[in-house]
Amino acid sequence: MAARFGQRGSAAVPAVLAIMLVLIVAISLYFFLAKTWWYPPAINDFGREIDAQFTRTFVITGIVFVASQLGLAWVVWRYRANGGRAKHFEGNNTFEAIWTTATIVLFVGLGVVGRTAWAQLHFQGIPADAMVVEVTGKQFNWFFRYPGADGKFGRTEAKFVDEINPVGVDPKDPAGADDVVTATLGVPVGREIHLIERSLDVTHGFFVRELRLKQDALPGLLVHVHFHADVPGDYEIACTQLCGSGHHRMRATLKVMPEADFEKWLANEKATQ
Ligand SMILES: [Cu+2]
Repeated sequence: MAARFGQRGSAAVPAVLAIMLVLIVAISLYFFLAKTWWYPPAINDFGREIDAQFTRTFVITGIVFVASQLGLAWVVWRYRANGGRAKHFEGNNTFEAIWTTATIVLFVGLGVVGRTAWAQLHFQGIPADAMVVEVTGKQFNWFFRYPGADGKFGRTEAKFVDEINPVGVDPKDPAGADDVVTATLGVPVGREIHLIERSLDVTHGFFVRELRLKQDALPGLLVHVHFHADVPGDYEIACTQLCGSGHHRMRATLKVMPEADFEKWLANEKATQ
């Protein structure tokens, strides 16, 4: 019930609301600081750069969040209905100017600081000696193609796509004769990989958490990205676009191996085709 003028309101309602606000802040802070649901460790410099930007953003927005919510709790309690008349005022230009400027400085500042990570991925040229691998998304699988000894991919066309030729390599193109198509993305550790993404049907999202790399594969486009992985191991490749009824099972493995193991792995994949 709203208190009428001259009547003291109940202190219980603002007290409960203020305590709830403080609890929400405390619980949120706990989960962020304890990293209960967090990314697995990054496996390259780019990933660590992204993490640093992530942390900077969280620290800054976290301070703003805590200050504003605790401020709100204080105001809820301090200005509860105490029988006085409510005052009306028309904003405060100084405060408006301060928080608008602060917001601009924070957002532009974060953008400027984070530009190196972004540029590394999108504007830094792909090294010429990078190993080229083609990734094809198709409801609901990922396929990876290696150009073979000639270093050239065979031509592809949709009409050649079938069970044994999942990415549609033209059987008459000699460049395609030694192409190796796999269901796992094997890469040598530390080597720069030039990934060419394509899709045979709808938009799929290529995402490896440990690389902090996410790039959509789009029908009708070749999308180029590059990465290297410094820690050997198996990592999940997940599709991050809701691409159809089997989207949840559209996953593959990124296998990072020492150079010699990689050569063996690739030769073995070739032998089974
Ligand atoms: Cu998909």
